[in-house]
Amino acid sequence: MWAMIATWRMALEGVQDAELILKNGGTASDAIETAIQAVEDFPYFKSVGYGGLPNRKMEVELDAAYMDGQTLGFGAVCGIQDIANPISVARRLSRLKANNVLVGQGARDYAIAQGFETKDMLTDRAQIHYHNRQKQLGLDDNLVPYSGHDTVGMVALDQAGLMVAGTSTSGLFMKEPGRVGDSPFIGSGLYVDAQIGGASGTGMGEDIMKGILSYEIVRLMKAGKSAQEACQTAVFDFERDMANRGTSVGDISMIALAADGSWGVASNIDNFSFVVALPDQGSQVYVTRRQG
Ligand code: SD4
Repeated sequence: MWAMIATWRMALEGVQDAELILKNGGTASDAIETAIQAVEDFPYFKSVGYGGLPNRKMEVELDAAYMDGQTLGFGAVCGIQDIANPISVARRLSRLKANNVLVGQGARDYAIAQGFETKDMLTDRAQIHYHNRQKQLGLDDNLVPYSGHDTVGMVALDQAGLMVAGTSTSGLFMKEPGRVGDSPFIGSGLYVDAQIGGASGTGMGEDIMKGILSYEIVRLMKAGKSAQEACQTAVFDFERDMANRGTSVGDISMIALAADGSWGVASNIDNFSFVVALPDQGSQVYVTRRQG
């Protein structure tokens, strides 16, 4: 058995590359890195890697994380600049005993010292979006985060039973320099335990962090819920709980893969797209309606 699940339609081509790896007995680690790199490299995806939309100072600051479901080892970079593939740096960091999460300049220096490819991640297209957004808001207005979101998050299971999860994002458009969302935080943007399963998410990072939703989904699966039940319970119980506290939450979409290859999804928006790859069906794109 092997399987993979990923947020958003944009993951399809990367997941198809990863599918070949998994089908041929390769590792979930290589599958995740390959698939996420493909998304990071594609210049027209506005929320991940090269071409990602910049912060308020027109700098592209990227967050990424990688977690190994066997050792529970994790690595993450937050607000890294000028590095082509943050996911690869996160994977490298996951092998260390300490110094697993690096931010800003420290993350960039580490990546360069380790020989990772450097690249100006700000594209002309992203600059046009920036200037248009600035005009729309008016020069004196406070810039607010863009509400569209397309962070890539994935979970993979390989034939040896290893499970790995990864995320990569440029975070929210026009974010405050230094702002970090849920994506590089273990438990929030992703979590995986190869004995149970894994989860990842996309949406309003500040809200996903309040519910530590990826860990919550894995915890619910451990308690006996299916991947689908766990996603639905985590997202909609959290949303209700927040409503009872008098607060509404932003967009939240979560995906999960159980250790037996079954999967689940829950989203509080319409038209959340995601990709599932399985031995009998190849890679398929699905689109949700708001549930719950
Ligand atoms: C964040 N969860 O930084 C991310 C946003 C997202 O595409 O999904 N962006 O809060």
